[in-house]
Amino acid sequence: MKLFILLLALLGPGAAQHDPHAKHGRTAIVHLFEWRWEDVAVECERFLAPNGYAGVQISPPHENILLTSPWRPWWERYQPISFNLCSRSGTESELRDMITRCNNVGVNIYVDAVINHMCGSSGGEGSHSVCGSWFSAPKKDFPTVPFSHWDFNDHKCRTGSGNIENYGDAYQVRDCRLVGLLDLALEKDYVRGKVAEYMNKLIDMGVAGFRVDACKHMWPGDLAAVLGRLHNLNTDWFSGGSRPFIYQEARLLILLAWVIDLGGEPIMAREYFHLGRVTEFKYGAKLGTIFRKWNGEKLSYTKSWGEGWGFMPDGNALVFVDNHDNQRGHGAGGAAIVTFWDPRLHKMAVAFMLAHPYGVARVMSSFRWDRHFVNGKDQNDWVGPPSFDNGTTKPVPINPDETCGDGWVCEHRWRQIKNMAIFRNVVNGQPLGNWWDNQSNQVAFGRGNRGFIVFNNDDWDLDVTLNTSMPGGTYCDVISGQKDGGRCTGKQINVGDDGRAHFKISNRDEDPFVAVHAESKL
Ligand code: AAO
Repeated sequence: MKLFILLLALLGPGAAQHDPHAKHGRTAIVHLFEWRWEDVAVECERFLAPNGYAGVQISPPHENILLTSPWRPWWERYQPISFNLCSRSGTESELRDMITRCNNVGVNIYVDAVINHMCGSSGGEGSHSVCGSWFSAPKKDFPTVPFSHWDFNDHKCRTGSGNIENYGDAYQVRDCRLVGLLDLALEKDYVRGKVAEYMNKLIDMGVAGFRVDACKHMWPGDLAAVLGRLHNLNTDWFSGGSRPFIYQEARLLILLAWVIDLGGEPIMAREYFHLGRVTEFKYGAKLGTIFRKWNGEKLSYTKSWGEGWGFMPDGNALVFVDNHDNQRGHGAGGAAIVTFWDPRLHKMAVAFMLAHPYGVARVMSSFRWDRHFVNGKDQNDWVGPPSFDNGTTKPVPINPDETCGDGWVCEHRWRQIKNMAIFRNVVNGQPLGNWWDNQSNQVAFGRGNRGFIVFNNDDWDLDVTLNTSMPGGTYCDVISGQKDGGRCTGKQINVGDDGRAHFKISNRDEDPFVAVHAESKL
């Protein structure tokens, strides 16, 4: 009996923490990076719910350091000063209002939780924080929490600099400072209590889960202790006993991939699997290499995409094409990553992710900045969101054509991506089938009898008749257009009673791919 209880303790809550608690058959999450809470709330109501997005990952809502050199960098939000829910995106009441309004239309909120550290050791002393809380980095004193120097790890770190110097040493990665960030002592009951208190306040406000920042820098046991203290989700919007959805950010080696990535780090993703899902960084890096056709990669190789490529088990994976770090050269992924700066490739890669059944999919929604490359490095990789001169983040204006203005990219609103988020919902639960490829960069696959997608990433036309297994009829292509009443605004595909359809895609098309599904049928 004891063994059973232990197993339940280990797996029970963990298994439940892999579930995003999506509503109404919705599936994809969108990261509205640096958006203000007021804008998130109205986007839930006017766009995300009507178009079937399951949830929003919001930027860290805690109070963070206020940096002026460089001027208000986006990454100041990854340097907590207190757990006050007051940030560049808005006040606590605006946050509460947004969570309520999004939940009321069935769009979940997932919070980017920065719980491994406080601000940088060079953060100075004073009230230069977004909401004026006083702190002292040199004294490791954060009276608003409160945290004092007892609550940090420096005594455990064995490196000369006090920072992580070698990712090959698991002790350094956990007990030393990540890029100089004051490392919290999460083995202390007091620290675990303050972190859990912060997360529980958000849970009680109605959030559905968390993206755990820098999870590889926390011992799994410490993380488990914190997560074990989390409340169940708010029953105003979630069924009783629901556990918060957890997805853990880090570039982790996985057991299966260890052989492929021999030079990898000792810390394994599987150490965290029982705590929740893990961000699968290989996904976006590999998909970028494939669509860019680098290193001899071919789209036809994705026939075994997912665990067949050595990725973590499907039920543990959170996948994405790019994220807020690697779209600007931070974190892991490198130059292969396909971002909104390469829109044609980005649309294809995101469509592939949304059409394929592997993992929980997250769509990036970015802001534009003036890139300035010197020796291949963007000198402006720090630039923060569209702002007024005083550093206040600008609202997100919506243009008549449903795109966003003022520097907000809104990839999630691009017709091709929005329609593929709907595609993912329509085919949810259907197995991948009817795979076809030309042994180069033209592939096609279906999802049961509910959807079918065809890509042409070769430098010549695709012209082929394929079995879609879909019911006979005329379907609107949701990439070149969509179904609008009784007509298609873009291409249409005729499926015969035998389920076969003819596809002709020029490699010079604006978007050289076609997708149809059960709800785009005339
Ligand atoms: C800023 C300044 C620093 C300053 C610091 C403190 O930039 O110069 O010292 O303040 O004053 C973000 C920014 C940082 C910023 C920080 C705080 O990115 O520049 O520092 O806010 O303001 C590692 C972590 C991972 C982390 C990533 C950026 O493991 O968790 O670095 N991501 C999260 C957030 C991120 C945030 C933080 C954490 C901190 O998403 O936005 O930082 O809260 C390897 C390791 C990875 C490691 C990368 C980069 O990756 O495996 O774990 O990520 O290196 O250090 C191939 C390999 C892959 C390798 C990669 C890069 O892909 O396969 O393993 O190459 O080498």
